[in-house]
This record gives sequence, structure tokens and C-alpha cells, in this order.
Amino acid sequence: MAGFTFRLLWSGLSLLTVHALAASIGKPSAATVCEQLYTLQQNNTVLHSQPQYGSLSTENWSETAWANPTCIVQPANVVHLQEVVRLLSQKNVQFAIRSGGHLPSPLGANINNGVLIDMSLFSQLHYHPDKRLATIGPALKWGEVYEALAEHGMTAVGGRILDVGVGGLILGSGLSYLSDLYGLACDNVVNFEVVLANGSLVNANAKSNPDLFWALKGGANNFGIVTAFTVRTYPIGKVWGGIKLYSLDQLPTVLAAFDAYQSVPDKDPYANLMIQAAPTNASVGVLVNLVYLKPESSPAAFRAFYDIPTLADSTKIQSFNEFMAGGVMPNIARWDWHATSFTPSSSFYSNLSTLMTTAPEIKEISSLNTGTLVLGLQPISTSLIAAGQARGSNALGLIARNQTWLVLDVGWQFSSDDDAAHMAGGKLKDRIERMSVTSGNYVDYIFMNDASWDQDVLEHYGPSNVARLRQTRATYDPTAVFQRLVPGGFKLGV
Ligand SMILES: Cc1cc2nc3c(=O)[nH]c(=O)nc-3n(C[C@H](O)[C@H](O)[C@H](O)COP(=O)(O)OP(=O)(O)OC[C@H]3O[C@@H](n4cnc5c(N)ncnc54)[C@H](O)[C@@H]3O)c2cc1C
Ligand SMILES: *[C@@H]1O[C@H](CO)[C@@H](O)[C@H](O)[C@H]1NC(C)=O
Ligand SMILES: *[C@@H]1O[C@H](CO)[C@@H](O)[C@H](O)[C@H]1NC(C)=O
Ligand SMILES: *[C@@H]1O[C@H](CO)[C@@H](O)[C@H](O)[C@H]1NC(C)=O
Ligand SMILES: *[C@@H]1O[C@H](CO)[C@@H](O)[C@H](O)[C@H]1NC(C)=O
Ligand SMILES: *[C@@H]1O[C@H](CO)[C@@H](O)[C@H](O)[C@H]1NC(C)=O
Ligand SMILES: CC(=O)N[C@H]1CO[C@H](CO)[C@@H](O)[C@@H]1O
Repeated sequence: MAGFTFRLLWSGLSLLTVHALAASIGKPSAATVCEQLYTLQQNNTVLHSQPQYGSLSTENWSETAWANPTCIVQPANVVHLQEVVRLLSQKNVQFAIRSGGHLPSPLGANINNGVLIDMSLFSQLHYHPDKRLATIGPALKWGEVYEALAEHGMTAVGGRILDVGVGGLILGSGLSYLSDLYGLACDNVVNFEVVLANGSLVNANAKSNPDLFWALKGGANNFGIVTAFTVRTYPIGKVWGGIKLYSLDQLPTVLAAFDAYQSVPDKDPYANLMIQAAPTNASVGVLVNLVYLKPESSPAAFRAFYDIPTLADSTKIQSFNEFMAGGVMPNIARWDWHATSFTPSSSFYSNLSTLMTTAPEIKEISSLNTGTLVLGLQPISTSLIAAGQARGSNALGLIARNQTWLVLDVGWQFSSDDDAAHMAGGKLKDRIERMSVTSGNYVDYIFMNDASWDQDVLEHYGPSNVARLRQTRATYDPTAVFQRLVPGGFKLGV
């Protein structure tokens, strides 16, 4: 098999690296390293001049993530990846890491003048029925994971939209429709297999490298490159779920129902939902994606919504995967999003509804070509936080309060509007945040997977967690390779 040939070629690379280092004079460049990679591993190195370069550098969810890497490496296995990381570390060449490519941040998972490590070939999936665990590769899409697990009657705690990537979602914590029952995606990892800055391969779990295990649960790309996640799986049967669609002017009523849903005593953890409203686009209105993780029609958990007349309603009993396949995002070229968190109250939601029709930023966004704003609201219950703690702690510093994670998704067409779109979204997020600070509803937490590139997510994990993350970095990446040489993504800071 090709694997054998790869090994021979790649053991040649180590030797060459040593010679090259010994002889190194002057400043090493990404172009030199790319030539070396290409000489040694043609099949897995894509240079600027090659036909595949275009589609690989423009993958893909949002055009804001496109860039011009000097070359793109697609390691075929762990040994390849170790050699690539060793070479880049030794030569001090900057690089980016990409799994599913769904982060819209410019240069968050891509790079100009550097090497893009594209993890596409890490798409393994093994289910271990005796332990109810699955080992999954970072390049898989959640739809592929769910489909494979469904054959065993199981599912995993992962993305709510099927084409999101595994790697970035878990390393950014990962919110799922199962989270009130089982915690966040990162809470359900039992082992991370990781290539460290010096190229060594380690497992991080409760027993081996427990400090790294903790740090990776929210630590993004600050500690190493994850080559495999072993995650807990859970039985799933049919669910009741779908989308209830309301008109935009029903937003205050829908948010009042949302408040009632969140504030009942002992909220049923089998119920979950996500609200999306498009104040720039009245024809889209307000979408409530709701799911009950049992085959039970119209469960009591959602009773606050049942009296509100809908424009359309697709709720029915179906498979969990069919339900998630119904979740969509508008097809718009460029995206940015901003996150903030607050504790719910009826007065806060009422003021938020008003803001969504009056804030000047909404006009600024709708005046851009295909300018679109989607307000997203995600309920986070204390049971989610407790379920996470019960599975071992994470680095996120969440406080045990019922809360809402808000996201403003901003979509537009042309790069010439990038600054205007980013500014408007950021100003609106700040406006909402000021309102929550004034009313005492503010929660000092930024959900990484919904955050914009200029939100300092890790700093908000709290001072003691940040100190512990820095300590962990000193152990596993003493020369701060993942800070200095990997500029993209949410960084811990030096
Ligand atoms: C349509 C859509 C729906 C979404 N739904 C959800 C949802 O339901 N729940 C949720 O939590 N989030 C959701 N997200 C957000 C999503 O989790 C983030 O955008 C996440 O970064 C995507 O992961 P990825 O692997 O596709 O991204 P990438 O762009 O490939 O990577 C994201 C970041 O992680 C780093 N990274 C990726 N792989 C590795 C690795 N193997 N080792 C080290 N670092 C790595 C990258 O360097 C980059 O900084 C959604 C996003 C989209 C676009
Ligand atoms: C490179 O790819 C070609 C075409 O797919 C294949 O025939 C060849 O065996 C590969 N070489 C290695 C070293 O894997
Ligand atoms: C969170 O809300 C639930 C009801 O949904 C309630 O039972 C619980 O006491 C609340 N927790 C806190 C810490 O307020
Ligand atoms: C909502 O707005 C009113 C009027 O401005 C204000 O008095 C109240 O404090 C606000 N409440 C919240 C929770 O923001
Ligand atoms: C609003 O949404 C509709 C339906 O998705 C779409 O056809 C239309 O182009 C959108 N308008 C704007 C301004 O985005
Ligand atoms: C690589 O780094 C790890 C963590 O700092 C260290 O334990 C290990 O000894 C290093 N390996 C080599 C070969 O230097
Ligand atoms: C790799 C890939 O799929 N690239 C596509 C991303 O989306 C743009 C526009 O939709 C296509 O032109 C690219 O081919």
C-alpha cells in the first residue's frame, strides 16, 4: 500500500532536515520549505502553480477565509504530519491548520506567505461498541459522523448543521442539541491524539497528560495539532423536531415564549432549541429550530410556543439526522459573526426585540450588497454546565447560571464591504452588551465558535484558567511555536 512508500519517503525528510539545519545560513523562507516538501512528498504538497491550488486555497465556507498560502500540505498520516511540524518549527516558518474550514475569520485557518496544513486526509472513523466510544478524524463533517453512528443506533455531541467540521468545533468547545443532557462537545472527548510543536505524538486524557487534556477543552489551536478525537457516543432513536416559522413582527412574542421556556423550574434536558431571526430580511422572519430527543409530539417543554400562530411548521417525528438536515444558512459569499452572553429575563428580551428594529447598525448592514443580519439565540442551562463538570472539567470557566449565548451573523457579498460589515456587527454586539451590563444581565463569557476574529475569547476564561493555560503551554510548547508561527485563530497570547 501507498502507506509503506510514504514512510520511506518521509524518513528521508528527517535526514534532509538535519542536513539543511546544519547548513542553514540566512533567513529560511516559506518558499524554500515548500520546495523541500514538494521534492520529498509530491503527492501531498500542492504548490501555487498547480491546478488544485485554486480550489484548496479557497475552501470554503466563507470567502473571508480564502488566502494565498505559499503551498498547501495534506499530510496522509501522523508520521507525515510530525515531519511537517518538525520542519516548520525548526525553520521558523509560519503556518495555518485547517480541518473543516468553517471558521469565517480571515486567516483563522489559512495563511498568506506560509504553509497551510490541510487535515483533509484525517477522516478516519472507528466505532468501539463495547465502550460506546468513537475515534473520529478532525476533517470529518458532523453529518458523516452522525450517519456512521446511526448504523449503531448512536449519536455524538457535535454540530447542529451537518457540514460543519469536527476539528474546529470540538477545539472551540462545541454546542449541540444534546448539550443540556451531556455537556459540550469538548466535555465528551475522552482522548485527544496530538502532534506537539516538536513533532512528538502524545495522547491527552484523564490519566496521560491530564493538563493538556484539560487545556484542549476550549484551547483551540494553541497547544498542538489534533489528529484524532475519541468521543463518547449516546443512544438515539426518533426525535420530534423541526422549524416553526414566525413573522419578524412576532419577535417580541417569540422571545417572551423563549424566556418562559428557559425559566420553568427543572427544564427538561431532552428539549433544545435555537432561535434565528433576520431583521434585515422580513421575508425570512423568525425561525425556531426545536427538537425533543424522544419520539414524543408537542412535549410540554415547548408549551410556551404552542399558542403563537406560525407561518409554517415542519415539526414532526423523524430521525435526529433528518431533523438536523433541515437546518440551513442562507447562501451568501462572506460571513463574520460576533458573540456575547447574558442571563435571560423578560425585560431584557423585550428590550432586545426593540433593539432589533431600531438599532442603526441594522440599516448599515442591510445597505451592503446582499447585506444580511441573523440574530441567533441559544439557551444554555445549568444542566449543561453540570453535565460538563461531571465529565471532567474544561478550560472555559463557565459559571453555573442559566444563560443565553447570543450570536450576530453578518453576511455580505464583496470584500470592499469587509470593514463596514465587521464594524456594524461589532457595534451592534457592543450595544447589546452595554445593555446587559447596565441591567446586570451580562455574563462574562464569549462562545468561541460564534466569536469574531477580534474578540479575545481565551482572556474571558477567567484569570486562573488563563494562568493555567499558559503554564500548560510552557510544558508542551516551551518555545511558543503555536503562538509565534500559527498566527491564525483564537490565540492565548504570549
Ligand atoms: C453553518 C455553520 C454551523 C455551525 N454550527 C455550529 C454548532 O452547531 N455548534 C458549534 O459549536 N459551532 C458551530 N459552528 C461554528 C464552528 O464550530 C466553527 O466555525 C469551527 O471553527 C468550525 O470547525 P472547522 O474544523 O470546520 O473549522 P476550521 O476553519 O478548519 O478550523 C477552525 C479553527 O480551529 C483550528 N483547528 C482546526 N482543526 C484543528 C486541529 N486538528 N488541530 C488544531 N487546531 C485545529 C484552526 O486552526 C482554526 O483556527 C457552525 C459554523 C457554521 C459555518
Ligand atoms: C502518488 O499518487 C499517484 C497517483 O495517485 C500514485 O500512483 C502513487 O503511488 C503515489 N505515490 C506515493 C508515494 O504514494
Ligand atoms: C436554572 O433554571 C432551572 C430551570 O430551568 C432551574 O431549575 C435552576 O434552578 C436554575 N439554576 C440556577 C442556578 O439558577
Ligand atoms: C429595558 O429598557 C427599559 C427602558 O429603557 C429600562 O428601564 C430597563 O432597565 C431595561 N431592562 C433591561 C433588562 O435591559
Ligand atoms: C431575503 O431572503 C430571501 C429568502 O431567502 C431572499 O430571496 C432574498 O434575496 C433575501 N434578501 C436580502 C436582501 O438578503
Ligand atoms: C517534545 O516536547 C515534549 C513536551 O515538551 C517533551 O516531553 C518531549 O520530550 C519532547 N521530545 C523531544 C524529542 O524533544
Ligand atoms: C474547494 C471548494 O469547494 N471551493 C469552492 C468554494 O465556493 C466557491 C463559490 O461558491 C467555489 O467557486 C469554489 O470552487
